[in-house]
Amino acid sequence: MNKDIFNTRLEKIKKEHEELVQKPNEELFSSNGIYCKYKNPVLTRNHVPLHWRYDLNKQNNPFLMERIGFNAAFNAGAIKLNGKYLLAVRVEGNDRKSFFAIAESDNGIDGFKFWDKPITLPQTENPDTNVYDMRLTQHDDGWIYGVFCTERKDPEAPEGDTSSAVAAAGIARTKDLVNWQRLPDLISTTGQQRNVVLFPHLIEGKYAFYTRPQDGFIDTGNGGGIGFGLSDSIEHPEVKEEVIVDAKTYHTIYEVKNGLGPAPIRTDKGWLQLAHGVRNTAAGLRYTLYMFMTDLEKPWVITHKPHGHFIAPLKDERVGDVSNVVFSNGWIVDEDASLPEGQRKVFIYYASSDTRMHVATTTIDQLVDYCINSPQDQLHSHLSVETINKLVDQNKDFMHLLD
Ligand code: M1P
Repeated sequence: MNKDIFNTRLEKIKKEHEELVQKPNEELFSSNGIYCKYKNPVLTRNHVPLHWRYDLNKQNNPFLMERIGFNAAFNAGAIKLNGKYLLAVRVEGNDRKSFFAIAESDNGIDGFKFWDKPITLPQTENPDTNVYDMRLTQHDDGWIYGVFCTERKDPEAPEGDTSSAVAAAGIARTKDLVNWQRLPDLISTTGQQRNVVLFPHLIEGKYAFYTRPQDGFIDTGNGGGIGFGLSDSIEHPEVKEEVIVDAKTYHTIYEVKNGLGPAPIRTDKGWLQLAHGVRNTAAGLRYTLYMFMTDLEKPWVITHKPHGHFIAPLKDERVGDVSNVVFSNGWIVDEDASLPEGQRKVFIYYASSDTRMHVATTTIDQLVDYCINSPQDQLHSHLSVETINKLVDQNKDFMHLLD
C-alpha cells in the first residue's frame, strides 16, 4: 500500500515538475514599446529540484512527503557565461533562510533549470544569519564578484527584541559560479548597507561601489539614496566616503527609499542604470523599478532620468509574500543574439512580490532612447500637465494618424 502511494506520487510529481521546467514562454505585446514582458514567470519555488525536497528512498519516506519545503525563488543576479543564461537566484526555504542557487537556460526566457546543488558560500568569522539579493559583476580584474546582503542579529538589540538586525554588504568571488572565495564584508562609515553593487572597472585605480547607506534595518532614516564610493582594495574593502548619486525625494516613486539594481551597462551615450524606488501607500510599501543614465567618465553623475517608474507590478505580479513589489538585481546584455548589426538585446530579470522571477526583453537602443527622450519628473502636478500639453501641441500635425 505504502509502496503504491510512493510510486503514484513519484510519477505525478515528476511529470508536473518536468512540464513546468519545459513550459515554453511567450512574449506579450507591449503597448509602451520600451520592453516586452512574458506570459509565464521564468522561475518559481516549484522549479526547485525534486532531490532538494524529497527523500527519494522509499524505506525512509513511504508517503513521499516533502522533507524540505521552499517558499520562494526571487531577486536573482544574472550573467551570460559559456553561452548560457545564468541566474544567481535568492531561494528561500520554508524556514525563512535564503541562499543562492544557480539556474541555467539556453535562451534566457524559458527552460531555466537549477544546477545540482545550491552555492556553498564560505563564511567570514562572523557567520551570516541570512543572505540575499546577489549582484553579479564581471570585473576587469578577471573575477566574477557576487555582492549581496548579509544579515545578522543586532548585537545592540535590547533583551527581548528578537527582530532587530544589521545589514551589510557581503562579497564573494568566483571564476565559474561553483567555487567561491569569500572576502571580508564591505566596511562603510554610513551605517548599514543593502543594495551594494560593484562597478565593473577600477576608477582612479580603486574598486568602485554603488551603495545604499541606511540608519536602520528597514528605514533608511537620515541615510538613503543611491550612493557611490571608492575602496583602495577589494581584499580589505572599505568605502570611507560616499557621494549621493540619486537621493530619495519627496513625492516621487522613490520617496521612502531606493537602491541600485544590477551593475550598469555601458553604452556610447552613458551608463544605463536600473534601480528600485519605494513609496508608502495606505496599503503598505510599493516597490517599482526605474531607470537613469550616468556619465561615461563619471558614473556617479546622472545625465538623464525619465519620470516615474519603468516597470511596476501588474496583475498576478502584485500578489505574493510581500505584495506590490517588483525588484531587479540582474540583467544580461546579449552580444550573440540575432539582431540587426549594432543592436544588442537586453534581458531584464525581475522578481514580483518577493515570490517569483520574470523576464522582460528589450534592446540597448530602446533603453537609451527611453532614458534620453522621456520627460523628467518635474515634481509638481501643474508641471506634469505642462509636459503633457507640450506633447499634445507637438502632435498637432499628426493627429490624423489616430483617425
Ligand atoms: O521586500 C521588498 C524588498 O525589500 C528589501 O529591499 P530594500 O532594502 O530596498 O528595502 C530587500 O529585502 C529585498 O530583498 C526585498 O525584495
